[in-house]
Amino acid sequence: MGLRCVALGVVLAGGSAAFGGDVFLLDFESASGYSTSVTEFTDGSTDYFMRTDGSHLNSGTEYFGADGSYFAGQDMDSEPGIGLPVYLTTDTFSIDGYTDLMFAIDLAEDDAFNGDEDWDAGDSVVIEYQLDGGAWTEFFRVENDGSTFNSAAFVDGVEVTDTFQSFSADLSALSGSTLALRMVWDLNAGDEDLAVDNLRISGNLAVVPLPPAAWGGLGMLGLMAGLRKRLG
Ligand SMILES: [Ca+2]
Ligand SMILES: [Ca+2]
Ligand SMILES: [Ca+2]
Ligand SMILES: [Ca+2]
Repeated sequence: MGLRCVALGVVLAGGSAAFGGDVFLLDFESASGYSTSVTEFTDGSTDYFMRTDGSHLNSGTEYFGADGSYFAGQDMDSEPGIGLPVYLTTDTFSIDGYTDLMFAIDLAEDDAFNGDEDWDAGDSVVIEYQLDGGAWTEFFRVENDGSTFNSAAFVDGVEVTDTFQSFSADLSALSGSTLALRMVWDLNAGDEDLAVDNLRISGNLAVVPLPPAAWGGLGMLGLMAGLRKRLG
């Protein structure tokens, strides 16, 4: 009922409108909205893959500026039975009616004791989308600078530091019914880590009013009905 009133208001104003906002937000304040391909774990030191407020990590691992809890991974294959990559997959959510989709995420990477970040050429955390249940498609990549060993982590040349900062990607080319996101984590040694928070898809929900001609038509129908009544 509320939406109808809004749409009517838009029609009376003689235009169309779009309402912007979050379509999906994964803030890791609870263990909902996502699943992982392996059971979340930490060895209490430098091997982990889990949702945390930082209390599960050792004192040398620091991600600054955290917004409550977040999800972090480091050297995941050091635990018995875990092969890489490991996945964090969001619930599937509706994007029906939305346009101008944007993706954003907060990222941080812990500096090692020697101040280095240690991502190698083969290390990456990739984010993929799945539109309407189709194939997984990469659209976002955290990777090293191309050195064989031990550079910082970057997104399109922008360094991921040990303080959370927001990165984004334009998904305005996408439209459909449903979307899911999947993070593909491939970090196989100590000091290779990433912390993520606030995975967000935002967009505009278009309100499509009846064209003025349709309202004119409705009015004409009413007029004719009244006329028939009087004539009948
Ligand atoms: Ca959070
Ligand atoms: Ca390394
Ligand atoms: Ca390892
Ligand atoms: Ca690191």
